[in-house]
Amino acid sequence: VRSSAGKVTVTNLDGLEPVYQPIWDAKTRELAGFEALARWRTPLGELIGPEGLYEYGLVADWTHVAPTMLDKAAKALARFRRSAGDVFMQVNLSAAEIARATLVQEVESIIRACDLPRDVLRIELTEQAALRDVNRALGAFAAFRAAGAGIVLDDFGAGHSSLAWLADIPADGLKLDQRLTSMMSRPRGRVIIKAIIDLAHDLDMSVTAEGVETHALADHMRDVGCDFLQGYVSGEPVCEDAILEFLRSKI
Ligand code: G
Ligand code: G
Ligand code: MN
Ligand code: NA
Repeated sequence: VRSSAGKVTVTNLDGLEPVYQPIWDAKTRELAGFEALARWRTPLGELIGPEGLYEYGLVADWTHVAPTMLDKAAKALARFRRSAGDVFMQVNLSAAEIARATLVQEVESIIRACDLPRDVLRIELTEQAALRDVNRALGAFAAFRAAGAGIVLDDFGAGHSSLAWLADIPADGLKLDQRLTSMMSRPRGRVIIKAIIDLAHDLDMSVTAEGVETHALADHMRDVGCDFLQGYVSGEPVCEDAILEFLRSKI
């Protein structure tokens, strides 16, 4: 551990235990993939996320965490695919990660070691992180794709979304931020969401709605053409064993 901005930065990876949240096909309601989210096992056995860490006066050092998250998530994906078929795994990367030159090679060797086909391991990058240095982000996107990883723009519509910027990015998909998703209950919000989905499709990007908490919202999202759904309505993030148990119960 080391000190930064009054918080102690967590660099210990022993307790790192990713959880996986299912992502569903909006039309068929079949399992389509997962998002991996970092959790730490405390000495008391509790599993805490980034916000939980913060309450203990800790912050995650994502640069330190990312290679292990990618490795664990890719291995879990290989196991999930044995019973779930052609599902994908999305892993979050911070802006600092994107700046690290060796990451692309790490991603490439993880994909090879796990014998994964192209585009099933996907990087989630927040729009804000990407916008911080557009040229660097564009270079990183191209390198990740060449390495066989997909790119998904996370938290779309949450920050300073630049529609013009979408013209340049070769992302495979975008995730509607929960704040945007929740606008579906208002007529004007629905118009905006539908327009974004149509735009994304015209740019060959798939759309995932995040924070889907009700069946009504899931139906409305499907009706405006949304491809994937993620949220508490159909599954919270859970540990690998719980996913494997769920997959076994389906056979
Ligand atoms: O599930 P949750 O409350 O943990 O996630 C909180 C925030 O932390 C989200 O914005 C999520 O994207 C981020 N996060 C979770 N896991 C990771 C990770 O492995 N890397 C990065 N960079 N961010 C993560
Ligand atoms: O920022 P990012 O989209 O990577 O992080 C996803 C975050 O959203 C995680 O903290 C995850 O635990 C949380 N999350 C997932 N599904 C839901 C949901 O249906 N409602 C809410 N409020 N949060 C959700
Ligand atoms: Mn995410
Ligand atoms: Na998000």
